[in-house]
Amino acid sequence: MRKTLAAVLALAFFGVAACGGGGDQASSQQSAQESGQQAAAQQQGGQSGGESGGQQAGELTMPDWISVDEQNETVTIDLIAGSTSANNNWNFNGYHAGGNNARVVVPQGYEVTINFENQDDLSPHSVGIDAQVGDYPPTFQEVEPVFDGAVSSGATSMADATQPGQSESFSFTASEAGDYAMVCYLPGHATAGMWIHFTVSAEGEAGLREM
Ligand SMILES: [Cu+2]
Repeated sequence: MRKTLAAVLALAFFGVAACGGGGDQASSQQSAQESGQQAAAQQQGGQSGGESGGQQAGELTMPDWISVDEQNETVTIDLIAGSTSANNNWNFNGYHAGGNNARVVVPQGYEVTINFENQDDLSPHSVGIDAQVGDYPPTFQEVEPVFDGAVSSGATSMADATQPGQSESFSFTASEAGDYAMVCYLPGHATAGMWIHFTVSAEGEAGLREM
């Protein structure tokens, strides 16, 4: 622990020195290297302190489009594609990757109903719960939702997905805790940022975390 502290202090000192040195290439390289080391040192410190906290940035809130029924163990999510013009309408309730993303959190074991509506006048959209988080292919040959039934109809097809002005509902049981994503499977949409995070919480948390 003492060693780690000393390392952090030394790095902090060098960091200041590098900033004062004024941007030649050697010093900025050095600085990048040092910040990497500093991150490693912080991680070590975090581990020895028994606290990680990395993914917990942002407060868990309950927007009016998520409702939780603890008695019946259900969550209802009113999800709108193209509810704003963000990302050229390719967003879920205004959220998308590469801009203001968000994480929807539901308790493990709850039945989740997604009321999906497409308010984008210009394009069909779809949504499903995918195991992959980010780095999607431009096109999806087939969709394998994480949970049975956790995808809107015709999800990969321009002709069969949810058309402008249409809506549909589907339900699934969030049986397994983990970090997933809500993804639009239309060609090019996910790679262009039409996805948000979706977490099934073993601790029973529910709500929205802005990122
Ligand atoms: Cu889409």
